Amino acid sequence: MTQPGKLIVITAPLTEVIDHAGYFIQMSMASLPIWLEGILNRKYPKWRAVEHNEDGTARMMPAGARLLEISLLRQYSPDDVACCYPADLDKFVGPRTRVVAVSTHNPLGVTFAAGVYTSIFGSSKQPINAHYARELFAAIKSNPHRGTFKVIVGGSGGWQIIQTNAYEELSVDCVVEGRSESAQTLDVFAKAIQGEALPRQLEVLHPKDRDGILFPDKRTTFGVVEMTTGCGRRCQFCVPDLNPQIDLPKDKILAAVRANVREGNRQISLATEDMFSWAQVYSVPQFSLDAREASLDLFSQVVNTPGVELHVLSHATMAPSVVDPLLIEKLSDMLLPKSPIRLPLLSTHPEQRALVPLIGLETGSVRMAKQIMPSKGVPFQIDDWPSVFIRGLEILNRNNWFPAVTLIVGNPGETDEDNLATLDLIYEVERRGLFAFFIPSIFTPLHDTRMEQQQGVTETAQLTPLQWQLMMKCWKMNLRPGQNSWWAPTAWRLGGLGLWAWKLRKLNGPHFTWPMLMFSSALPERVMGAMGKIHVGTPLVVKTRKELLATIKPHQWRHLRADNGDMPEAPPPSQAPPSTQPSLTLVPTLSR
Ligand code: B12
Ligand code: SF4
Repeated sequence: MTQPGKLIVITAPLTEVIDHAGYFIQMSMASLPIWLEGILNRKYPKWRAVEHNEDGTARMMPAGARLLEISLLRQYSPDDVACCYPADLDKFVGPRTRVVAVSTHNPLGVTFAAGVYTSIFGSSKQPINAHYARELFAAIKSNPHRGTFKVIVGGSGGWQIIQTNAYEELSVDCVVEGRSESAQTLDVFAKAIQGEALPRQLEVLHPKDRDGILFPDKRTTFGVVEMTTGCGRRCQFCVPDLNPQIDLPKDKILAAVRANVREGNRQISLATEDMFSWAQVYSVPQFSLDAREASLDLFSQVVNTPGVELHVLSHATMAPSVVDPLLIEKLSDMLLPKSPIRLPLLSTHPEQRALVPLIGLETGSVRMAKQIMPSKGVPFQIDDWPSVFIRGLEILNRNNWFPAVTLIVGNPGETDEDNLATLDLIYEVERRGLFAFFIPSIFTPLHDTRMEQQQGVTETAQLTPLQWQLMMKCWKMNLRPGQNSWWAPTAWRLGGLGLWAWKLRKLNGPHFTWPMLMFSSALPERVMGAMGKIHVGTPLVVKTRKELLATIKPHQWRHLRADNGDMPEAPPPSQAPPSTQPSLTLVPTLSR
């Protein structure tokens, strides 16, 4: 018997739904080419297993899909709307269906840190995630009822369909850019249900205040619950920064946490661009008078919600840890016991747990930083960016935080000097025995950003020897904590050299050769450096925390907490620097 189907069916690519194997599997699937899927299949043989509700609907869905669902439920009855997994589409799409809505993060794998790695391995367009997204679109396209429903796509990756003009190929009628809460989003669904023609692309307004943002009342992938929107540091390449800066109310965050637990989720992650900016939007992070207490209170209530067993950090910035190291220490005490990440070779925690927030370094070149992200280190000057990074990382590592740090390679106008400066910083990290997972990606001009019109590197064969060295040095350093057995370093060396000889040397051009030999430790780096084949890093002069704090504008010193020490001493009045505001504006914060 043919099922009538639901009026609106919401789905998402399987690779964006799963959460039981941790963040790492989704990030790998966004970056590894489909021909390497076997590696993940062997490591996570059950990655495709997902839980269903009794009625066959999806038990977990990415937060974006859940918000679309709750947004639609303001206008439609629960009988009209269903969230389902791609494999169950046939059960929910029927003659009554008028919209199939797809929520997606990265459908075609053309975003930064995704395209680049598949490109290194030989195919620039088909990471594992893109393969599964295409499989989903193909299933929708071939659905027997395709003639009577419209396909509406949204989510942070929708722009990829617009930019590659993949509408026909994927059978997409409309891509909505922006949030599902918007009245314009509801209008486009209403039009689709009436059978009216839809615009191919629709940009909808972002809510301007907290009340306009909805919260999931069901289980989300990784227990993602939003904590803030927007950022305010105004990096030129950034998409989320274009959204209004809003910090979301604690009671609603906690209700969404409880909803996740009620539906069987044990893990929570608060989505944000900067975890330190909550309760202090429009202010320099950690500069509100009660900033520390506010952060501790929120995180404590989240991780102590009964049923929350695991908690994973989202994004952060580096400067706040230099401003308030005691906050990091206190957060560590609170969050480490619930972190699922264990790094035996790095962590001093009794259970070897670690915290791994995502932090942007992007470049170690002050010249480049001034161009693309002049406010990244506020309240410190961008001239001190390398020192802010090193001191921040020191404080984080001391407290068992080992961040995943993103870098952009191939920024427009990037010179060899810029790459040398970034390499110097990376070698300085190594020299000081500090650790971060460095994730270099090739500059991608993201839609709508202030760098949208700029051209970056399009093929890995275009990378210079120094850009290659930077990428391979980062990965070499990243693999250190995984090589704790006697055989691992040798296996890497032989595997790397074998892969290079078989395939990579042809794909990536001659500039790849020495960086690959360095990655494989074919020769000691100092020997390669003496041969002039690689740059082994010039030691940096790094300002102390006290010296850094002394560079903050004197009128802002009152925000510093004396219990952290290193307080700057008041300069004689004649030497006080002119009091210009930093790029982040200081205005009173919203009440929580
Ligand atoms: C949590 C998170 C992750 C998690 C979990 C992802 C998941 N599947 O749930 C992990 C760590 C796994 C991850 C991985 C990646 N991520 Co991510 N991630 C985020 C983060 C912090 C929050 C996403 C989120 O859930 N937000 C809350 C929800 C509610 O927002 P939303 O999804 O945008 O949904 C809203 C609208 O888009 C819209 N909407 C959503 N779906 C639909 C559908 C329709 C039909 C409509 C009309 C509207 C609509 O309505 C919602 C609001 O009401 C964002 C940054 C951010 N603050 O958004 C980055 C972000 C989305 N990620 C990003 C990237 C690049 C990646 C990776 C490619 C990184 C990598 N190389 O590994 C991978 C890709 C993973 C994959 N499977 O494809 C970028 C995307 C850049 C871009 N525009 O292309 C972002 C913006 C980070 C950044 N600062 O640049 N990510
Ligand atoms: S700090 Fe991060 S989120 Fe904020 S503007 Fe810069 S890149 Fe965007």
